[in-house]
Amino acid sequence: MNLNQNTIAGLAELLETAELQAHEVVKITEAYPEMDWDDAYAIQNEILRRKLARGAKVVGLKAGLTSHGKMKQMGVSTPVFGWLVDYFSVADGGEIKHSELIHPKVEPEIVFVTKKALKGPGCHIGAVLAATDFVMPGIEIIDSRYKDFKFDLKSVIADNCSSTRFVLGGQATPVAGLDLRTLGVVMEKNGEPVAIGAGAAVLGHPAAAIAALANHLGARGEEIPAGTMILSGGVTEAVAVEPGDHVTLRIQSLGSVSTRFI
Ligand code: 0L1
Ligand code: MG
Repeated sequence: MNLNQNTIAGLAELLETAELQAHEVVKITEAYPEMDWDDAYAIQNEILRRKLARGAKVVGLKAGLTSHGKMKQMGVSTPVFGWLVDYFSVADGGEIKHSELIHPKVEPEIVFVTKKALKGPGCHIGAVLAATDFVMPGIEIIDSRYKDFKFDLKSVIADNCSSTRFVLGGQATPVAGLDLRTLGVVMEKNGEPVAIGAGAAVLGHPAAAIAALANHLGARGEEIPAGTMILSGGVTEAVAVEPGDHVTLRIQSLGSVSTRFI
């Protein structure tokens, strides 16, 4: 690691304040180009520590930048991982206050819920499918705290991978008999399809994103516990939303989920 604890704490405060007050900041590698991967995850962890100290609860995990569409959109080439806390959760059909966010975008996700713990290294899609209780459709709302949604990989990891809200569909579907690669995904904004894809866009198979998360945590001596909800990453590019927009996601065999921005 190249940053000291004071700097990590200061950068965590900067990014969390930007989130809570809905304002942009300059990407942190401008001032700290020496920041390394461990520093980036240490800042992310410090933001979580601050939230837990104020009573927030972790309700899930996420993989991000797992599709070619997203990697191309953001100009990066490696998946990233983050956490989701209770106040990020929005009910299916519920409203999201646009004014609480900076420049939100929505992305379609295949969401896993585990029934067994998953631990890397060596986790693969077979282990993930064996440990999956069910899958659901989910809309993730991302909101980079960085100016103009522009960042590098280390800055975005520190910013908890732009996480801000998520909406889960109410239909829980077991994976047995489903080919998650060929599931069609259609996201509509105000009744018009704005993003269309299939599960294979996520690392060839969405379960590969969950395996990558287990391997990432395994390298840190951690695991994905049983009963964990995990967003496997946007199937398509993310789409910007404005107040008044209504977003619906339909995933073949998994049902639908929607939200509205006010
Ligand atoms: O969930 C995601 O794919 C977000 C990863 C971070 C990059 C971004 O803000 O698009
Ligand atoms: Mg996502």
